[in-house]
Amino acid sequence: MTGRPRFYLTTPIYYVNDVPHIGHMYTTLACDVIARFKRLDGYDVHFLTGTDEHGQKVQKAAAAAGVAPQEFTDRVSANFRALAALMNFSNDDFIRTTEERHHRACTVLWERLAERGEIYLEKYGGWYAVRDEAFYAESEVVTDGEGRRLAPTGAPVEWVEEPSYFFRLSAWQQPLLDFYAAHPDFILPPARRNEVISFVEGGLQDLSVSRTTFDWGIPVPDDPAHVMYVWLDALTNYMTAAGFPDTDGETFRRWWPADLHMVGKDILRFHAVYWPALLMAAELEVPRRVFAHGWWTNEGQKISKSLGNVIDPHALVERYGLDQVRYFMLREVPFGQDGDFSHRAMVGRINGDLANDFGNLAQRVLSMIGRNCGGRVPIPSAFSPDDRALLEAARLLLERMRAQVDRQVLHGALIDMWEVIAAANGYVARQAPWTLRKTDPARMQTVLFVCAETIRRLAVLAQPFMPDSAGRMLDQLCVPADRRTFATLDTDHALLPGTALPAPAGIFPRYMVRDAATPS
Ligand code: ME8
Repeated sequence: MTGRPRFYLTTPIYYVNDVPHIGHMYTTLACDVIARFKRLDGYDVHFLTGTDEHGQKVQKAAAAAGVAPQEFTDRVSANFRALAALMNFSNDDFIRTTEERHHRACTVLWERLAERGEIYLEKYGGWYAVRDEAFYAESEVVTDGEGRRLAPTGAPVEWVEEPSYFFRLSAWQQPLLDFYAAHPDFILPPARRNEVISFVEGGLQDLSVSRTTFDWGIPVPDDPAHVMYVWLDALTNYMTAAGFPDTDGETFRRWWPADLHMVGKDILRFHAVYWPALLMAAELEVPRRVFAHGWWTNEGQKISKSLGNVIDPHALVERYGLDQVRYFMLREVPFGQDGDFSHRAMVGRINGDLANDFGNLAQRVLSMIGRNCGGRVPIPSAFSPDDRALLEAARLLLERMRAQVDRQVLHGALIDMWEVIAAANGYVARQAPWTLRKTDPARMQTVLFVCAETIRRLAVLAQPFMPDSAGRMLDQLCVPADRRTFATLDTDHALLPGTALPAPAGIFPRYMVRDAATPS
């Protein structure tokens, strides 16, 4: 076991009723960036993603596809694994709720709740939306122009009446409010926290946690006519992957509670209300943070299969390049807010931020070094105040980005990075090393060294966002593999003056705008 601090983060586990689209990609991408950042920053990281495979929605989708649920989930779950490979996600585990380890975890959690008198048998009569796998109160249901009854999310609801076990959620209203007050950063961003608090202050009803009208789920212990409510089953995945039910085991003690559950705003209530209440009731520790990000639309429209505008991440990566897509998704929209996907915005970021700002900086500096310094890391002499100012800005960047990533302000981390890129471009323009080549070659070496050193720091810090491109940039500077972590940023000789460098090659090509007029 390592002495390093640990960081356990999770994505939602995705329903296997559908193929993965950019919404799913987005959440896991954000977690991947945080996981990579934390690893480079010295943490022992456990990064979990996976698929949510039980419940009525999946059972219906399997029936529609004409296959048995298990065969169906095997097939669709594989698409989410393929997405992780495509996107270069560095998850440490991929959980499926149909696995035996998870079956055991859910059974034991149920027993713990039952032993503590937190679950009782009753009859449920109320509204249920299969699309959301959620129960709704009469007061929440609206009737549309065509007389259909809808949940606030727009999902059709149906009346359900069946015997059901209930969790005493109502008893946890005050403990939850106390918990939010004692842990002001448990729910981020702050606006979402306020929404959750108002919801809980409005009063909580006991939660139906079993179903009897279908069987695709984990049976309730000692009452197999019931399967567990799919959300109870799904939420438990975060503990399964941390070794539950072996609560005395090294794995659980190391990894639980989770440091961060990353979710979309659509499922915040499940994570910030039901989940902590269930854990408190079972006398287990509550996770440290739930972050709810916003919702993507496509060229202004809601993304949905029925509208036929689902964006396939494979097509995006093929068209624009992997790191370009990774960068765009996290830079374009302030993390936490809703955002709109557009090809125009994508091309703007690729040609502006990546090709012009960052790519050009590296390309210009490395080619000047190639042409004017014999292709070797330049040898600096005394630094001027302007040199020092840039070196200092680059040195302070880690601290600034760390503070942003620790609050999941991922776009903010990139904005901070681009400030240093802009400062470096300004420095190059001011110092004009192409002129110094004739007037003061020693000074030119110093200026190009300062630039190369700044690019080294930028590339090390860009690794979590754009692992391949940043890695290639570091290769071009001959930064050894063991000098690419944040702890080694300040070590001497990460950039060794006089080292022969490979011929520079462009890292962020421009995207030809004429192609963007015909998005796929
Ligand atoms: O809710 N914009 O699974 P799910 C941004 N199985 N994010 C989006 C998005 C969009 N347009 N569409 C989807 C479930 N997402 C449950 C979770 S967890 C214990 C169980 C992302 O397949 C976002 O993270 O419907 C959202 O919360 C999640 O996919 C919903 O995935």
